Amino acid sequence: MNDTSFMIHPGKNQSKTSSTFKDIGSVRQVAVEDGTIHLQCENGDVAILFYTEEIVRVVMNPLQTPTLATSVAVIKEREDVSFEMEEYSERLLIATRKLQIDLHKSPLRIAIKDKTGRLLVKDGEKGMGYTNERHVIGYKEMKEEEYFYGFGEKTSFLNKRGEKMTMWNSDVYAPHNPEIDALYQSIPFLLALNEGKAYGLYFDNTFKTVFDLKSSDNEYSFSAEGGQLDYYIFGGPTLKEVIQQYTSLTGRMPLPPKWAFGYHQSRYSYETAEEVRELVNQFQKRNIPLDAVYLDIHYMDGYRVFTFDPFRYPHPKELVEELNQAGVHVVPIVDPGVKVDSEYDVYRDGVEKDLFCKYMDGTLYTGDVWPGKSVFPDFPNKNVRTWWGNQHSFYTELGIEGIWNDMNEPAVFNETKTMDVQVVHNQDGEKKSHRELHNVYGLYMGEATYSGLKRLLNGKRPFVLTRAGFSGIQRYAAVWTGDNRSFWEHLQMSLPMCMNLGMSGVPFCGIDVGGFAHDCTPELFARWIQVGAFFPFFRNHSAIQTKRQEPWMFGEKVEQIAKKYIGLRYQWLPYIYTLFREAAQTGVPVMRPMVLEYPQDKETYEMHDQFMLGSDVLIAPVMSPSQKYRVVYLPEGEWYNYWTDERIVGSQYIMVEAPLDTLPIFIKSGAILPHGEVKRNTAEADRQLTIHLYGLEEGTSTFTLYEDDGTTFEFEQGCYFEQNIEVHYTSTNVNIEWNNVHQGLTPAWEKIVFVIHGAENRQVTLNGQVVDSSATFFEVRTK
Ligand code: MIG
Repeated sequence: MNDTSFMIHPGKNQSKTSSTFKDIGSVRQVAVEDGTIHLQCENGDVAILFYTEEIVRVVMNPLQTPTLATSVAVIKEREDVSFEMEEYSERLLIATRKLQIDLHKSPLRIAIKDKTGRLLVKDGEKGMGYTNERHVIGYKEMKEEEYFYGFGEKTSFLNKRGEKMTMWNSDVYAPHNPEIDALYQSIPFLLALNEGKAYGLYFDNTFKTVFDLKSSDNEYSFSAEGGQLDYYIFGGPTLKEVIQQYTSLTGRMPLPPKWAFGYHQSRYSYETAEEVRELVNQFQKRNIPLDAVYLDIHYMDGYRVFTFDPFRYPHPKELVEELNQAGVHVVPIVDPGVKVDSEYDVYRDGVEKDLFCKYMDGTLYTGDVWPGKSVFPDFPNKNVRTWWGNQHSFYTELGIEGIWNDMNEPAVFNETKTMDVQVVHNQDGEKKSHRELHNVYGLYMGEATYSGLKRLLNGKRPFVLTRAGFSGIQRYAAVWTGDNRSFWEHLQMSLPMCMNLGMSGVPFCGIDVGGFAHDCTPELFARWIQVGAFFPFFRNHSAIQTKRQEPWMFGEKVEQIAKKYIGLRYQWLPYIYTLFREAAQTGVPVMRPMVLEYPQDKETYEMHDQFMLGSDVLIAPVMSPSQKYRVVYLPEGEWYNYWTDERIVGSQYIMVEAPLDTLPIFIKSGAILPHGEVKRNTAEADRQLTIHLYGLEEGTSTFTLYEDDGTTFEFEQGCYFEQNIEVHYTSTNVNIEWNNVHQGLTPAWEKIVFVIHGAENRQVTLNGQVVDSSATFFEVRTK
C-alpha cells in the first residue's frame, strides 16, 4: 500500500501538493432549509445540521450541493433541534441550548463552543478544502494541552497526539508495531481532552482516510481519498458523554450471550473432531473452566465455507451436541471467500443468483485465499446479506450459536492484499467502487452474519467475533485485534489498543491471549492469562506451528496460575456482566483507561499500562520478563489491595510486589463487588452470590446488579433482575440496603453473603435488621 500523497503539510511533498490544495473560501450565501444551514462558498458548498443539541454535523462538498445521505455506520435519525441564528457581515452565530457555532465567513472558519462559550474545537489555519485529485481535507486546531484518544484499533500508546494514522482495513501479519497505522478495523473517530473536558469528532467517510496529528504542533488534519468532508462534532463535555453521543449515532452492542464472556480456547487449528474431544476432556479433567472452543480453517472441506471435512470431522452434529451437553460452545471460522468450484453449491447458488462481487463489465472478481481461486459475496447488497445469513442454518442446525469472521477486510493473497478497488459493488441499486466501500465490507459481513444468526436462533442471542470492521461494528460483533505475537511488547500494546477500541464504541474486544504467532514462554503466558482474564473478550489463540498454548502446556506451576485466573474470571462474572449491560445501554466501555474515570487528574492522561474495570476496580499487570514488582498509580481516594485487603491512600504511585502468580488488583473504597462461583462454565448457575463491600470511613455507596437468563432476548420484555445495593457507613454502623429494582426473573442463588472489608468494629444491619448469624439466605461476614 503506498502512502497517501495528498496530505498538505509543511515539509512534505510541499511543491507537489500545496499547489493543489483549494480552500473552500468565503461564504457567499446563507440559507436555511428544513433545519439545515446551507452555505454557498467560493469553492464549494457546506451544510451544517444538528442531530441533537450536542451533536452537530458539517458536510462539505467541493462539487455540488452536499448530499445528506450517511454511510452505513450512522443509524441515528436526526432529531428536530431548534436553534437560533444571527447573521452579521463577518460572522454567523448559531446556537442550540448546548452548543454554539461561531462561524467566520471569509474565509469560512468554524469554531464550536459549549453553552458557556468555552471553545471545544475550531478550524485550523487552513479550514477545509480539497485537492485537484478530489481528496477532501479538514484542519482543526490542536490546543497546547490536548490529548487524543479513540481511532479504533491502532498500535502504539494511548494518547495519539503526534501520530499519523491511516484507515484502510488491512490484513497485517507482519509484526504489529508502532509504525503500522492501518490494521483490520477502520474507526475514523477521535476524542480530544483538554483541561478535563472533551469533544469528539467522527469523520463519516468510508474511503481511505488519514488522520494526521503529527505534521504540525498546533493543528491536525483529517482527509479522505474521495467523497465529502462529512463529520460530526460531539460536545461531551466529558469523555464518557462523548462516547455516549458517538454510540447514539453509530449504535451500541446488543447484549451478547453470557457464554461469550467466559473463557474461550482456540488454536489454528484443532484439526480433527478427536482433537477437540480430547481438548475438552483435558479441561474437564484438570478442572479448568471453559465456555467455547473455536474451529479454525481445517474443519472445512477444502476450505469451503459452510462445509465440514468428512474425514477430519465426520459427524459434526454429534460433536457439537456432545460439547453443548458439557456446556461448551463451538465457534467455527467463516471467511468471505467462496471457492470457485462448479460442484460446490454455495458457489453455484451465488453465481446463479448474481450475488458475488463483479467488475463494471459484469465479469466476476476472483482472488486467491485459502480455498484457492475464490469469489466474494457482495455484502453491501441487502439481498446478498440475507442470502449469506441464511447459509448459516448449516451451522445453527448443528447447534452452533457463534461464528468467527476472519479475512473480511477482505484479505486477498496478492500485492495489494485486498480486492481490486475497481470492483463495483451493488449497494442496493447504487454502484459504488470497492475503493469507496472497502472499509465497510467487514461491517456489512458482520451485519449479514449477526442478523442471519439472530433469525435462525429462535430467540437466542448470537455471538459473532470479527477481525475487520468500521464504525458501528459494535452493533454486530465482538472484535479481536488479529495476528499479534507472543512478544512482551504485544502484551504491553494490548492494553492501549483495547482501551482505545473501547473508547471508539467497541466495548467487547480482546486480543489473542498468549499471542498468535511466535512461541510463547511460560512466564509470558502466566502474565498474559492473568490480565487476559480481565479483558472484555477472553480468548487464548495461537498459530499453526507455534508452541501450543493450552493452559497446561507450560508446566504445573503455570497451569495453576492459569487455572486461578480463569477461575477468577468466572467468580467476577456477575460484576463483569453488569458492566456489559451498562455498555449495551450507554456505550461506555467495560475496560476503561484511567483517564475515563479520572479526567481531572493529569497523571492519567497518557496512562496505558493499567486500566479500570468499571469505576471501582484497577488492574495493573506485570508486562516485562523477570519483573516481580511494579509501580502502580492510585488516583484520589482510598484503595484496597484485592489480595491482602491492605488499605492505601491514593493520589500517589506505589510499588507493589507481584510474584508470578499475582496480578495487582486494587479496589476503590466504597466499592460493591459481586462475586459468583468458580464453575465449569456459564451454563452452571451460581448457587451463592458473594457481595464484597469495601468499607468507607463514612458515606454511602451504591451498585445496581444486573442479571438475566444469559441466553435469550427475553430481558427485552422485562425478564431480568435488577437489585440495588446501597451501603451507608457511619463511624458506628454499616447499614446495607438490598432493594429490588426489577424482578422479571428470579436468579438461582440459594445464599447471599455480604463480606465487609475494612470498616472494623461496626454494627451491621441489613434492611434495618441486625443479621442473625443463623440466617440461612443472607449472611454477613467481616474480613
Ligand atoms: O493467518 O484462519 O487472524 O486468527 O487463526 C491467516 C487462520 C488466517 C488469520 C487470523 C487467525 C487465524 C488464521 N487467519
